[in-house]
Amino acid sequence: MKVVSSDIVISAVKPDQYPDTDLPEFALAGRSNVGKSSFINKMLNRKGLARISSKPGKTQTLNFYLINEILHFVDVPGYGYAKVSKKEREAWGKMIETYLTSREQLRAVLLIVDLRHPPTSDDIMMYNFLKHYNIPCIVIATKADKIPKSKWQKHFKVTKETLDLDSEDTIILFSSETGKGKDEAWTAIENYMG
Ligand SMILES: Nc1nc2c(ncn2[C@@H]2O[C@H](COP(=O)(O)OP(=O)(O)OP(=O)(O)O)[C@@H](O)[C@H]2O)c(=O)[nH]1
Ligand SMILES: [Mg+2]
Repeated sequence: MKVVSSDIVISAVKPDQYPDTDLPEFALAGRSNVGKSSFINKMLNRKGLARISSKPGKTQTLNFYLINEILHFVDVPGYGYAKVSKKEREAWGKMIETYLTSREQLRAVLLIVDLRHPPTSDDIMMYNFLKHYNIPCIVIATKADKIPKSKWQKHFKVTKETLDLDSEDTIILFSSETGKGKDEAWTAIENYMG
């Protein structure tokens, strides 16, 4: 897809703040600091639209981005960040669970994992959560630029096997640094637009 317009529409913490439209939505899920916001920026050709930080925990609300006036990306706070209180973690869990299980416009979740390392127990939990609720999942194995090309296939295989990836789910090798996998990711998204 050729992105001609993109903008943030709202940072929401509860359902009555979600945009009131029927546009298809794609949510970004993944460990804190894995590269969700960077993924959005790369996909939209926008350097600073989604806030990026070297410190984990940058994204704390559900941030809705309107793209070409026809779909939304939803940037979601990352999980697995050690330095948040139990109370904050519970609030996070509730917010994301409410969104993922009740949002009718949600067509698929883009689960971002780090290609360099096997998916964590939190990644596996998130993947199984999506399976449980029958939410289609597109796995994005990012930061490919950080390992040599000769190791890509080996790491890709470990990612698939560790998640026990369903044959109906797509997995894409990605880099927000180089743009690798961008066209493939758009094709996967368009497949769920209907
Ligand atoms: N080399 C490289 N660095 C990346 C890539 N994607 C993200 N990063 C870096 O990883 C760090 C975290 O990126 P973010 O996009 O802010 O991660 P996030 O998942 O949105 O983090 P939270 O909002 O805290 O959950 C930043 O320093 C990015 O520059 C990538 O594909 N390659
Ligand atoms: Mg972020």
